[in-house]
Amino acid sequence: MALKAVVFDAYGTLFDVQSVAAVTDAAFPGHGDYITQVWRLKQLEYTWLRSLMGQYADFWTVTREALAYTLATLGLVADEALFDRIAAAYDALEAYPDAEPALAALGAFRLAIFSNGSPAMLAALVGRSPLGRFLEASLSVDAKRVYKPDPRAYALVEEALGVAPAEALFVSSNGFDVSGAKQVGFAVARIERVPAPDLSRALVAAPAIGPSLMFKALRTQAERCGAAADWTIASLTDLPALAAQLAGR
Ligand code: LAC
Repeated sequence: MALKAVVFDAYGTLFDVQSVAAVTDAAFPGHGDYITQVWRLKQLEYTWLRSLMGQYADFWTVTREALAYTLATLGLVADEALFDRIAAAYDALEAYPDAEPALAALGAFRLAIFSNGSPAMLAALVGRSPLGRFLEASLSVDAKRVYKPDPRAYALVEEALGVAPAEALFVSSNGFDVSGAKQVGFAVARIERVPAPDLSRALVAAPAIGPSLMFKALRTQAERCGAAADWTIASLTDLPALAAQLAGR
């Protein structure tokens, strides 16, 4: 393939959604792990529900609705200021340590984010991270008013960058996103943030499966629903060699 661009998912791929844990635990001590995991599970579920219902609302709204759901399951009440403070944690996620060196070494290619995040959320994330200087664009599904993995969402990449799916490598840790991108013709690398053997060992050994382990089981593994990734990588720093190979260099 004549590789021109490498396009990244944001949440869970470049930025660690688990980094809200300090904020959720400070807000409701002892419940942080549960809130962190159920919040992310519900946030994704709401993107799929809203797309299926034809009731798009942006990712900031969905993120807040998912937080409200999560707190309600525990019978917890947050006043407006506390609720806003917890929600804001999604605008302050930490970049994974492998993101900056990987982007820096991919300088020969056009680099962009393509994410469910609203334009304001992506601007906040990228703005406070060291990644912005490597990225040509942060593309949001908001322009299409439908969430991944709807094929209409992925069409934005070609429209905005002028790069066809067959000329782009899409990178995601999210199984549904891997399937969605593969379905519309991208070359896809899946970053395996939780290796399958490690997860199996932890699940089998756990006396009780807590929220974080349940989250890993549900959201970090390759899906058995739809197309599989072309490559599975252990770190984003595996990408420069893969991209060079795809570009025939
Ligand atoms: C995103 C979600 C899928 O960044 O993590 O689009």
